[in-house]
Amino acid sequence: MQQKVEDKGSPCRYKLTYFNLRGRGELPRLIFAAAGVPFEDKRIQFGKEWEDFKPKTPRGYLPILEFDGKTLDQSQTISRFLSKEFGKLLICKHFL
Ligand SMILES: N[C@@H](CCC(=O)N[C@@H](CS)C(=O)NCC(=O)O)C(=O)O
Repeated sequence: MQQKVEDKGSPCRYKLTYFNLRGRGELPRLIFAAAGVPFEDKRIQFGKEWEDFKPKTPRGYLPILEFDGKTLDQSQTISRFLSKEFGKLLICKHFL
């Protein structure tokens, strides 16, 4: 399932791509939700969709975050970046 959360009429600045499960993608999603920031919640299916998409990722893993023409990977790096980006360090820095 893919969810797209965005303001009416304005494209999302952020696109988070992960599988359709919580796993390593859930913390970034929760940070978006807590901050109230719209994002494209792209969910890749295992199988052919993932096999086709995998070579387009930096290291062959998800999640990845795309914004402003850049691609960021590594789930904790993404979570730390988003927390700082939104000006709210929501998770204890010692945990991240
Ligand atoms: N250190 C990476 C690990 C990412 C990772 O292991 N992602 C798994 C899903 S949780 C994955 O992409 N597996 C697909 C594969 O190995 O083909 C992170 O924290 O983002």
